[in-house]
Amino acid sequence: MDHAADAMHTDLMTITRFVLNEQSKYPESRGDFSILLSHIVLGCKFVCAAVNKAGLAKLIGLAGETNVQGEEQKKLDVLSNEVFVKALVSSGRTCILVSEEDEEAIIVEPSKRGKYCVVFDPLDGSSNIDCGVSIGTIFGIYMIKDAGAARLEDVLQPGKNMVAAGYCMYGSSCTLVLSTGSGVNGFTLDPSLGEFILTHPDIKIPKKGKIYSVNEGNAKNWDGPTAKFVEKCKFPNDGSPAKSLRYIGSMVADVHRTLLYGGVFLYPADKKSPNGKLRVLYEVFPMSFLMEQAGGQSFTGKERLVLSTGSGVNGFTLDPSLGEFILTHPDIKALDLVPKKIHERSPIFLGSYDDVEEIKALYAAEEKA
Ligand code: FBP
Repeated sequence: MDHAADAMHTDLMTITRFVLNEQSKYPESRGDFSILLSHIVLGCKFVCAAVNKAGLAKLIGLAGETNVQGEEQKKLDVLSNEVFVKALVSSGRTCILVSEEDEEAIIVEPSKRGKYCVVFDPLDGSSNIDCGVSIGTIFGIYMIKDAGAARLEDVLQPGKNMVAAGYCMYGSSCTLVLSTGSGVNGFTLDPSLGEFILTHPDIKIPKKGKIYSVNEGNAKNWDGPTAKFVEKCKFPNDGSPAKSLRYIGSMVADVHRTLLYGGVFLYPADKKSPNGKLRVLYEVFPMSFLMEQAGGQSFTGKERLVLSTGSGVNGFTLDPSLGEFILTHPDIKALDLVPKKIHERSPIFLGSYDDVEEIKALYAAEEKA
């Protein structure tokens, strides 16, 4: 193996070149998506640099403000949000932005509008920022028909309607993982070039994994199926080896490991947070989109009843004659959810197909019980 030649690899598949190749498959496309993505990539490069020098540049610590989630905002949260909002608006390709850090959706002024809605968490894993553990940016992209008449309803739609999703992890290396609906690809930032280079082509998650990832600190508040699943991971009764527990506490890092190594990441509902913790639009949907594109799956458990407005979406249908909710869609795929609020939360179980099937079976069994 001629490492020198390898190091001087000259046929560089940058993320821009990759997306342009993808785009050339659609003769009608005008390049709007690649322009939008280049602005998201710019935001990721900026945040990567800021995270790397956070300790030196006094970017550690609190910004002294609180966000809509009631969380104290970190300086890097505020900075990352500002960079992405400005980059997305200046792309001229967006009409609605939903950020974890902004209470209201941002409706882009008509003169600067384009046909895309972007939902994003500018810096996910805030609790790990100050100790230098991997954190990330998560984004999802919808396309709407009439940007001129952009309305909030245009983002309150099922995740399966997204045209693309991705995340950028700021860890030992900076890795951007993207899907435009035909598979999942990973790109690593080459700091010497300032370019994201294709390093993980066509990522496929193993069908079954050896790892489970959950905050066991919440175990006392879990429902039956979640407790049973984690118990099975630790004490399997079918002769298979116990799974290992890995939990970083940054969804991007935990999902990235799950995507590459297999296994399952879960943030279930519990008595303390009946709808779980993670947000549907800019955490659950993008990660579920990527997981399904990589051959895995994503499931919400059965807490959906909590959010049903009686109109019968999300798994249960109100049977007026019984005045009862009847389970009509037992296995709610996360991407079928229809959020009602931009910061809505949902339980989530995602990862290797067979592992998530096990969890679904436990919920279905409890349903039948
Ligand atoms: P934010 O930091 O963007 O609010 O994200 C939420 C998050 O940090 C996820 O990244 C992570 O999976 C989860 O919360 C960790 O929650 P907990 O500390 O309750 O385990």
